[in-house]
Amino acid sequence: MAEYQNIFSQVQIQGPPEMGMVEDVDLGERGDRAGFSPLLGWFGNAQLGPVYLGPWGVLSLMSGGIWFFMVGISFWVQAGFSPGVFMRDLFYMALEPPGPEYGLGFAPLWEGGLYLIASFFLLVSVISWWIRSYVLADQLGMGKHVSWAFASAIWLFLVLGLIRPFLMGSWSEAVPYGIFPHLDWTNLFSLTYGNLFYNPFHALSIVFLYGSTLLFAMHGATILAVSRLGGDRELEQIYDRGTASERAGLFWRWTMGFNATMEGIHRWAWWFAVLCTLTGGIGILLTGTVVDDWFVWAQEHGYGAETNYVPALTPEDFLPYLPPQE
Ligand code: 07D
Ligand code: 07D
Repeated sequence: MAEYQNIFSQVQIQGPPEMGMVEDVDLGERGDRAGFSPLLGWFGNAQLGPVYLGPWGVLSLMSGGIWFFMVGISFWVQAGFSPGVFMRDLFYMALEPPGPEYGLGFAPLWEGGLYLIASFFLLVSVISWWIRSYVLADQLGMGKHVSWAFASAIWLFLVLGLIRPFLMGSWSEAVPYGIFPHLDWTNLFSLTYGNLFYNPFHALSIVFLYGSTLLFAMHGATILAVSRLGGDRELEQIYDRGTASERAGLFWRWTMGFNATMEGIHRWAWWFAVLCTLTGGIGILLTGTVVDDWFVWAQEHGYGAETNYVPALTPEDFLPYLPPQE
């Protein structure tokens, strides 16, 4: 008999669209349409909508659209208005910030000015999406945990594109808008400041990044493993004893002597995600402002090697490991 496993499969529920039942919100000004998609149902809820944009959503999408359009226009110009070149070079082109000679001043349109204008719209877009996440949670009587977690990502974003360039006295420090160019920037940043691996905050950020995937895997797997007992259903968790949640907790105590609770696991997840970009932002903020070379800094703080010890090998050193020569 086929066993019930739900790594991929899930029960799809479809009824009349659920429009929400929040007392103090005027649902009349919310979207009033919802549809169903069995395809989406494979991945989550089959119901799509109602979606509510509201003023902050409209502002965010519009200004984000303007940023995207400006980046696209600059690519289009760089491609010499050739669709073929545009497609070929799409991942290699960049809208670059002004050169260092402009400092924190404005620059001619095609020498970084466009980048500055586009950045303004990106800033408005990201901030208004944050406000939207706060306002919608407030209207639903929820905590603001999503907004504060998003704020942590925005912190890193602001450090990279606004706060650090400001402290360094030049917009040229900001990140270019381009797929591979922003990777080149990241690489160059590490090289310029003496290897970012020696920045303890980069290390902390990596701990929380890796930790997030580990926690995500453990939590996702645990809940799936007890969903056959109703572990994914909130109510059953409360009144069914000795089945899903408790069994999952026992599994982890057997495994490592400790288990997170149904509430606590979500605090672990929240903190790991938040600390990834929080520590990351601190690390970037210190770079070039307080610390010029992380390897030298590590040497001064006792964990960078005195010299880059690379043993000089000669061909003779390999002789003992070679097969006997006839
Ligand atoms: C899956 C949610 C969906 C979001 C997606 C991203 C855009 C950009 C481009 C107009 C997990 C949408 C992308 C709107 C459109 C133009 C030119 C989130 C999910 C799918 N990066 N980065 C990517 C951004 C920085 C780094 C991919 C943004 C820092 C490395 C994508 C920012 C440094 C690698 C992208 C930002 C850095 C990437 C996939 C802002 C250090 C990769 C992102 C605003 C942190 C990976 C080719 C993803 C890749 C990648 C976007 C900042 C390093 C284009 C918007 C400056 C090493 N980055 N990035 O899935 O494949 O995120 O690059 O700060 O290997 Mg990046
Ligand atoms: C960028 C937060 C801002 C994004 C926002 C989203 C839109 C689009 C559209 C949905 C990602 C706005 C969204 C506008 C919306 C749609 C469609 C989060 C962002 C608000 N590193 N490194 C990190 C590793 C090296 C370097 C963090 C590993 C090298 C630099 C992370 C390795 C060099 C920076 C991390 C490695 C280098 C980082 C990012 C290994 C390059 C940063 C965390 C194994 C050669 C950033 C302190 C994050 C940072 C960062 C991991 C290597 C450079 C933990 C695993 C040595 C310059 N690196 N790195 O969440 O914080 O980013 O550093 O080699 O700035 Mg690194």
